[in-house]
Amino acid sequence: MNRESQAGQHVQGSVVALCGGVGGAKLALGLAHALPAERLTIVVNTGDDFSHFGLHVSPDIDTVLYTLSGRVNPETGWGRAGETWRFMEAVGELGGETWFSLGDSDLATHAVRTARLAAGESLTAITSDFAKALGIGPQVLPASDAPIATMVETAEGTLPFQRYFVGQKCAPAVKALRFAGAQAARPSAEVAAALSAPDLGVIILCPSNPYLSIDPILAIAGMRGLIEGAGAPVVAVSPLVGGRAVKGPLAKMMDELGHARSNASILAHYEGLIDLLLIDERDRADAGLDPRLRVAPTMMKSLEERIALARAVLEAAGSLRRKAEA
Ligand code: FO1
Repeated sequence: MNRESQAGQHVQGSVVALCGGVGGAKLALGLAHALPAERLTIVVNTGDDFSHFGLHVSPDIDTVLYTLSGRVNPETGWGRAGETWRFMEAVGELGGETWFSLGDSDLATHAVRTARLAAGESLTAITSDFAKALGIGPQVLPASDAPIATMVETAEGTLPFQRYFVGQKCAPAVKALRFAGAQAARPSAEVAAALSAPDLGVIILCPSNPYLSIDPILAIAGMRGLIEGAGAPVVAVSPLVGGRAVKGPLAKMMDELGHARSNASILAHYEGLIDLLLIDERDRADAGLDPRLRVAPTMMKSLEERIALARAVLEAAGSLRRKAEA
C-alpha cells in the first residue's frame, strides 16, 4: 500500500500527540510553536501519578505544563525553574521522607490539584484550568480521569513507579511492567473527541520511553481502538539515538526486557499501530531496513531543534494520506 503524496507539505487538520514527561514535553513544545494552538491536543501519561504526603502528584502533566508555559527547570527537565526547597528542608528536619523532592512553588500545583480532586472535580478539568492559568494555548489532557499506576516488576520485587524511578534510581533490573487500573479506565470524553475528530491529520507518539510513558496510555481500555479507528496516520519519533536513550533508563530497560537497543525494536514494539518511525540522522544506516523508517533531526537541545523536529514530524505526516483514502 503506497500512501506517499504531497511530500514537503505540512499535515492538514488537527494533531494529537501522546507523550510522557521530559523528552515528550520537548516535542510538545516544538509542536506548540509549529501549529496554531487550536489544532494541537497533547495527551499525557498518568501512570507516573502517585500520592505523596497526601498530595496528588502528576509528574508528566506538570512537566508538560511547565515546559509549555516556559516555567520548567532547564537543568532537570521537570519541576519549576528558580525553585526553592524550604519545604523539603523542613521535611528533613522533622525526619520525614526526602527521597522525592517537591519544590516550594511546585507544591502549590499539587495542593490545588489535590483539593480540587477531593471536591469531586476531574483531573481533566483541573489540568485544563491550570493550562489556561499558565497561558498555554494547546489542549493538555490527562489520558484518563481514572487512576492508572505503573508498577515495575523487578528482580527485587514489584515497585510502584516513582519508588523504582526516583527512589531506586532505576537500579533494579526490570522484568515486566503492569499498568494497574488501565483495564478499568477509559479515555476521557475529551481524549475520545480529539481522537475522533473528523479533521484529525496525524497522531504523534512523542520520543518518550515506549514502555514507561506511551504504553500506560495505550493500555487504557479502548485507547488503541480509538487510535486505530481514527483513520489518521500515526507517526512515532524514536527515543533512541545510536542505540542510546537521550535521557532516562530506556537502553538499560531494553537490555533487561530482552530487546535489542535498536530502532528495529522500537518499530516492532509499535507494530500494527504506527505508519512511520522517525529516526535520528546518526542512525541513517537503519533507514534501509524498513520503508516505515525515515530520518529526521531528533535531538532537541534548543528550542529551534524542537521546532525543527516538530516540523519534520508534520511534514512526514503530510506525505501520508489518511488511511480511508489509501
Ligand atoms: N525526578 C527525580 O529524579 N527526583 C525527584 O525528586 C523528582 C521529583 C519530582 C517532583 C515533581 C515532578 O513533577 C517530577 C519530579 N521528578 C523527580 C521527575 C519525575 O519523577 C519523572 O521525571 C517522571 O515521572 C518520569 O517521566
